[in-house]
Amino acid sequence: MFSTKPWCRLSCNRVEQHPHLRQRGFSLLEMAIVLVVIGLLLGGALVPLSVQMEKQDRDETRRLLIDMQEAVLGYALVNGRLPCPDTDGDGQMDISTSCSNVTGQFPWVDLGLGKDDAWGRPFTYRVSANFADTTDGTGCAASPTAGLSFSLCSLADITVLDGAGGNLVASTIPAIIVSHGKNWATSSSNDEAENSDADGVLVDRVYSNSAAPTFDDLVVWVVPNILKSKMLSAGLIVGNNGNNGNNGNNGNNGNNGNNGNN
Ligand SMILES: [Ca+2]
Ligand SMILES: [Ca+2]
Ligand SMILES: [Ca+2]
Repeated sequence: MFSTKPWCRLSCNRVEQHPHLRQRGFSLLEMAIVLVVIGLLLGGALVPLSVQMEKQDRDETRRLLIDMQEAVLGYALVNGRLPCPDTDGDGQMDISTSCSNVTGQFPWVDLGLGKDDAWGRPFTYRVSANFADTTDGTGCAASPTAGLSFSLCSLADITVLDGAGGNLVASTIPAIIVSHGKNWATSSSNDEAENSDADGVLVDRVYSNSAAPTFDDLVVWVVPNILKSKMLSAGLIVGNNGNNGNNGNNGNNGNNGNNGNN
C-alpha cells in the first residue's frame, strides 16, 4: 500500500503505516534553551582555560628568568663584570668604559637567551653601574684585581619593595630582570609602574589581576652574596687581602671600603 502523496511516496508511506515514527522538529523556544545551555557550558569552560594558559605562560617565563639569572652569573665569572643592558633593541649590550645606561632590555644576543617572555615581549634589565663597567673594582677597592669590575666591598644600588612605597624585600641588588607579564605594564597600577620607570626601585609582590593595584610582573634578581660567593669560589675575588677592602663578604657595609687605602 502506497501513500497518496506523490511527492513523498516512499517516506510518507512509511510514516503513514507507522504513525509513531512521525517526527517533529524543535520549536524556537527549545532551540533557544539549548543554545543558552551550550553557551553557559562553554563560558564556564573558557574562563578556566584562559587562566590555565596564563599559568603555563607564567611558568615558562619563570623558568626562562631562572636561566637568565644563571647566565648573568656565568657572564660575571667569565668577564669579571655583569652585562650592561641593551638600549637600542639589537640584543647586544651598549657599553663604553662605563655602563652609563643602566636600564634597558636584556642583552639576549650576548647572553644567548632571553629575547622575549612567553607573551612575546622583551624583558627589562637593570644593572648597578659599579658592577658592569670596565673599571677595575669601581668605588671601593684600593688595589682592585685587574679585570674585575667589582670587589667584595662594591655596593650595588637596586632596591626591591613589596609595593610602590612599600616595605623592603631586598636591597643593594647588583642586577634585576623583569617580565612585565600578560598585561605588560599597566598605567593604572602603581606597583607595575614602579617596574617600568627606569629607576633603581622595583617591586616584587604576589600576583593579582583583580584587586587594585593589579600586578602580574615576574621578577628575579642577582643576589649580591651569591654573586660574590661564586667569584670567591672561582678564585676571581680574594677575600682577605687589601686589594678588595677589608669587609669580607658583607656587601652591605661597603661604605667602609674606602678605608682600604689606609
Ligand atoms: Ca645594543
Ligand atoms: Ca604587568
Ligand atoms: Ca622603579
